[in-house]
Amino acid sequence: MSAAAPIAVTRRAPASAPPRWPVDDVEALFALPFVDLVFRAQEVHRAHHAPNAVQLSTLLSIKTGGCPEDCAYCPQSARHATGVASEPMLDVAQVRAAAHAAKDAGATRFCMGAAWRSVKDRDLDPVLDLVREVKALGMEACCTLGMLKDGQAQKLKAAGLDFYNHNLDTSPEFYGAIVGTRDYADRLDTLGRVRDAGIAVCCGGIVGMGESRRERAGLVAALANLDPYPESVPINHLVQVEGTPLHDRLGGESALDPFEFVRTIAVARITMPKSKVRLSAGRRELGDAVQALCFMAGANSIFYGDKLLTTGNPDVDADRALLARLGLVVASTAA
Ligand code: SAM
Ligand code: DTB
Ligand code: SF4
Repeated sequence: MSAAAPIAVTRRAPASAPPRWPVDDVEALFALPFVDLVFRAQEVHRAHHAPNAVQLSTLLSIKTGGCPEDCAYCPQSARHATGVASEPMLDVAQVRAAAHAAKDAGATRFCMGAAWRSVKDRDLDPVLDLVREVKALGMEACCTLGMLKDGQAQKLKAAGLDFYNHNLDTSPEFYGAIVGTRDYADRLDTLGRVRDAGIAVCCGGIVGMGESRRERAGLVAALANLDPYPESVPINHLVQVEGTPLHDRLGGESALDPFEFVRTIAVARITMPKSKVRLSAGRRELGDAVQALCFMAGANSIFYGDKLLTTGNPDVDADRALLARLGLVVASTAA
């Protein structure tokens, strides 16, 4: 879907309607033999997307660190001793330069992240200027700023924002083990505001946090049962940062078999056929071969650029080389 295409207004299903994707059905997909699952995902992928095209989004942290939330995975929480300092918001010239560089490197979407619980009205105006700058370069603009209040999504839309990223992060059942300072309903509320303002939704989650397969299925089901489901679905592999509670809990060792990550991509592709499914945080640790399997399983977008928000990402040359080795081309239209 192009950025200019009309976006359906959120339709909230009556409470009694069965979910489109019961968790049991999603879990059954996870349980398929690996090759059967990837084959099914590839069939769905080819029915809806150019099979060898990958969309490139570049991230910039416009306000780093000092966040009051307690998300157990996040290096930017002020509650965790990770060495990430609280910095002021970047100015327009810094953001313009970064967006220019991203465009020159081939990215079609520029995503600006802020370590906020929610957006203060006094902080929104400068962000609107940043959105206008990105749009003036002819790129798609995305923001991830935390929870939104009445009227804020409309202002972002009026400034030209194409996408708002707000992740469900994990299943409703596991959420309380990861975040204590807000609940699932808060996330759904902001997603509804974004949808109702006519901004496309970028919503995904993190795997490898010690969740069970059932809980991974619960995350994918929660995403796929949004009505409509998100246009963009970032699937992050937890980056364990020293000083975060999850690093303490998991000891720096990956809690996930890499094939289970590929399965998560495949299940997201099958349950959300038209979405861009994005390989997000953790690609450095996954390595080239697992990423290639993810592309086979229906991933068709990556975060591209040497840095995510505060942690590293494969460098641009390595990604260019990987795409070339796999015969993947950069999608010229982003959606
Ligand atoms: N503060 C806003 C919020 O939480 O919605 C926006 C920024 S927040 C850093 C954006 C997303 O980054 C989180 O929802 C989470 O999915 C992802 N993230 C943060 N730390 C991560 C980590 N260590 N590994 C993987 N993903 C992470
Ligand atoms: C998303 O799902 N992943 C991105 C983006 N949306 C904002 C952020 C990943 C952050 C990884 C940890 C860090 O670099 O601080
Ligand atoms: Fe704050 Fe977002 Fe990090 Fe949670 S994920 S601590 S809300 S920046």
